[in-house]
Amino acid sequence: MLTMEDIIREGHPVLRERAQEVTLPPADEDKETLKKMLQYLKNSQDPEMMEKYQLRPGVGLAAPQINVPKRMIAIHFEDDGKLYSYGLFNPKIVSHSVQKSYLSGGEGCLSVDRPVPGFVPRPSKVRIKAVSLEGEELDLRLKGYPAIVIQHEIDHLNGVMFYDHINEENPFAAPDGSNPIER
Ligand code: UDB
Ligand code: ZN
Repeated sequence: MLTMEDIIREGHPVLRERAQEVTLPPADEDKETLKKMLQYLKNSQDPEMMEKYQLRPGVGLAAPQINVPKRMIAIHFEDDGKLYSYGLFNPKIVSHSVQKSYLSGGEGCLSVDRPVPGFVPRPSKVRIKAVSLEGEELDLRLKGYPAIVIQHEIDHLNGVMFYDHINEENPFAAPDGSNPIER
């Protein structure tokens, strides 16, 4: 079982590297790693498990955050009454909107132990191709909160941290025509 001790923190060089593609079909070892990542998210949202193992309640996790430099991400949360629960191999943004959105409360990260204030503008809509834990090719069209979470996780595969997107002069600058997302 993964705990906070398995999650590497900012300053660790792996968080700034580009992760390697996963060879397909995925090896059992890679599938097991991805299953563990998804299980971390589920455990961390279970009040008993969270308390017992002192887990930070996570909605997404990328393999580099557990020091595995491979292109794998997990997401697990509900939005608008719909469950978004996926383990994804080699997720790729194949297209995105010009319009941007940002979480009105800013972002945090399981690998960052300090608050970083500011808006993190990201494309409002993304189309993602990936291979699921079950080995199926997926084509996901996401908007709103789910689009934000998946972009945060894919950024980790490219060595990008959320605060890289925050405007240095004015952290709370919203790009022209961008939309806040309340959550
Ligand atoms: C998170 N969790 O998991 F609205 F029940 C964040 C942390 C950094 C605060 C742990 C989160 O937003 N949880 C949450 C939010 C709710 C309701 C609820 C739980 N991440 C994932 C991460 O660091 N992945 O690498 C940060 C998010 C910020 C924007 C998208 C991902
Ligand atoms: Zn993160």
